[in-house]
Amino acid sequence: MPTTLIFATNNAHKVEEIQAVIGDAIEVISLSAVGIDIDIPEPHATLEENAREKSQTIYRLTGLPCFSEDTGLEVDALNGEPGVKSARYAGEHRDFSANIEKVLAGLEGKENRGARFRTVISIIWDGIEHQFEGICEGEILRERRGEKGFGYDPIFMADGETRSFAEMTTQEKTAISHRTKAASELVKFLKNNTNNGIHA
Ligand code: ITT
Repeated sequence: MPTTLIFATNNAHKVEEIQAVIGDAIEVISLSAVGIDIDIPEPHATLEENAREKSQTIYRLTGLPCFSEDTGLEVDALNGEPGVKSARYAGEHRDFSANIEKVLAGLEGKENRGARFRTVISIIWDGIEHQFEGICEGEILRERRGEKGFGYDPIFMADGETRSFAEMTTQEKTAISHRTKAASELVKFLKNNTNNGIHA
């Protein structure tokens, strides 16, 4: 029964958002905190395969309980792009601003602005992999709004909201996000497989 779980990510925003869902019972530890400094490869065509690659890579290195997640923004009028290419949509330099520009340019003149964030979490538990999915439906705004969050947050507005993710606090985004939905499934799994009283 772990009191800590390694989160195979280099993205501090993801750590903050997932820790908020998991609560205090389990401490989520980032790669930098355990002294691992690698850019884990994400060579596959699906979020599911990339998430598995990340968790298995870190499990092989540490032998400790660990999980990863892969998230993509899927835009209907762009045939589901950037999707699995979300981090590097405008090139290998992983430039958030250039990625946003490319999505906005691709949607110019298009009526359908429907999109979703989809997160796949992969955990290696007792050496076996389990996956959990979370989806947040919404639309792509015509221009950037807000300074908070990261990645595509300034151009994404979830269904039923009047503000972009970047105009929300972490708590407000966490209440409705794709990552929270997947992390809640992870929490249920941990509760069913441990008895350390974590709260969903
Ligand atoms: P890892 O170390 O976990 O791989 P990453 O930042 O490379 O972190 P991904 O491979 O999952 O993350 O890439 C997905 C990209 O999609 C990420 O770089 C962001 O640009 C974007 N993204 C992911 N989650 C997001 C969110 O909640 N809000 C806005 N953009 C997000």
